[in-house]
Amino acid sequence: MPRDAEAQTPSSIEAPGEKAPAVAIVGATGAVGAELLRCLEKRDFPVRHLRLLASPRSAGRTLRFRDAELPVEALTGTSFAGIDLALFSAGAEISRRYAPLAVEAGAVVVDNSSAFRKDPAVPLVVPEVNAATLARHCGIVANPNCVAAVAVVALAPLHRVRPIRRIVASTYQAASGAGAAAMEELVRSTEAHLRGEPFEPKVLPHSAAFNVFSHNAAVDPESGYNGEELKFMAEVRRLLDVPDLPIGITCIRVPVLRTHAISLSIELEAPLSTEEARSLLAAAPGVRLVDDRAANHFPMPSEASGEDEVLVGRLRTDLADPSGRTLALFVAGDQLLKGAALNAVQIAELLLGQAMPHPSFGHPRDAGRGGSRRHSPSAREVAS
Ligand code: NAP
Ligand code: 2RA
Repeated sequence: MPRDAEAQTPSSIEAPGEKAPAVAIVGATGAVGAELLRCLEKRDFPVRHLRLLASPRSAGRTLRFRDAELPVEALTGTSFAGIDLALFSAGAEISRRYAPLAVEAGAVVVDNSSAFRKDPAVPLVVPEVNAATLARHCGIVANPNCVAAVAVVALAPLHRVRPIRRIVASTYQAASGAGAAAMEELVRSTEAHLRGEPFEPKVLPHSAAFNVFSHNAAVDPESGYNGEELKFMAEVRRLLDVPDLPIGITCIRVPVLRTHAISLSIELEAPLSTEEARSLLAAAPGVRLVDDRAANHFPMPSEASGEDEVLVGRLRTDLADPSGRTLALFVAGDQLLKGAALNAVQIAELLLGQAMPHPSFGHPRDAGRGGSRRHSPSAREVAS
C-alpha cells in the first residue's frame, strides 16, 4: 500500500516526525499489549503510524493512544505492509507464524513470546544486562520470560563483580503473568470467596483467591520441572552467558494481580559482603534498593507494580553455605513492565539508536544489497 494512502487509514496516527517508525502491536488488546501502549506513550517513543492487531474477536474495538482512538484490526498475513517495528505479544504460536512474515515485509520484530528465545540466531536481550548482543539481530529480537528478565536485572550487577556459580530460586508469580483473563479471574474468584460462594476457575487450573499453587505450565514428567522453571533456567544461563550454570527453581502462582517476586540464593565465586552487594545494586541501572532491616521494609508487589525499576532487598549471607560465598536476596519486579512491555520498548529504543549509538533499525534485507545492519538508517529505511 502506498505510504500516503496508508496514512489516511484510520489505523494510522499522525506522528511527530518523518523519521519515526511505523509500529504494529500484535496482541494489542492483551495484558502486555495494554502496557506496550502505555510504555510507548510514557517514554515518548516516536511513532509515525500505529497499527493495533489482535484476534478477529477484537476487530472493530478501539484503544486509546496519545490523543487518538485507534481501531483494532484482525491480524492477517498482510498486516505488516509498511511496518518498520512489530511488537509481538500474542503467544508463541502467533509469533512463529507471523513474525517471519513481518520480517519479510521489512519490519524488525521484538517478540515477547517464547517462540525464538532458544534460537541462537535470535538475540535474547535485557538492555541493562546484554545490550551488546542486539547488534547481531537478523530481524527478530526475543524478550525473555518475565521472571527471568526481572531476576537478571538484579543478578547481573553482582555477577559482573563476583561470577555466580549456582542459583536456587523460588518465585511468587502474579496472576497477570497468565494474561488479562487470569487477572480478571483472580478478581472474580476473590469476590466469590468473600461472598462464600463456590468458584469454578476457567483460566488458571485452581481458584487463585487466598491460595498459592504450583505454576500452571505443564510439568515435564521426566525432570519434574514445569515449563516456566525450564524457561528460567535456560534463559538466565543465556542472559548471563554461563551455559552450564547450575540452577534449581520452584515457580509458584500467588494471588497478586501484577508483579512477580523471586527469592534467590546465589553462590558466588568468592564471598561478597552484604554492604558490597548493597552498593553494587544501589548503583545498578534498572534497580531500586529496598533493604531497610530496621523498618522491616523489603521489596513488595504493592510497591513494585507500575514501576519501571526492579526492587531488590533482604540481602543476607546465606547461612546454609558455611563457606560464606552464598548471598540471599529478594526481588520484586512488575513483570508486565520489565518482564515484557518496558523491556520490549527499551529494546526498540536501542534499535532506533535513541539510547545507544550503534544499533539501528537497519534490516537484514539490506545486507544482500551491500547495506549493513549497523549503519545509520536513512529516512526511507526508518520511516517508509
Ligand atoms: P493476554 O492478555 O491473554 O493477551 C493475548 C493477546 O493475544 C490478545 O491481544 C489477543 O487478542 C491476542 N491474540 C490471541 N489470539 C490471537 C490470534 N489468533 N491472532 C491475533 N491475536 C491473537 O496475554 P498476555 O499476558 O498479554 O501475553 C501475551 C504474550 O506475551 C504471550 O506470548 C506471553 O507469554 C508473553 N508474556 C506475557 C507476560 C505477562 O506477564 N503477561 C510477560 C512476558 C511475556 P484478543 O483480545 O482479540 O483475544
Ligand atoms: C507467567 N512467565 O507468569 C509467565 C508470563 N508469560 O506465567
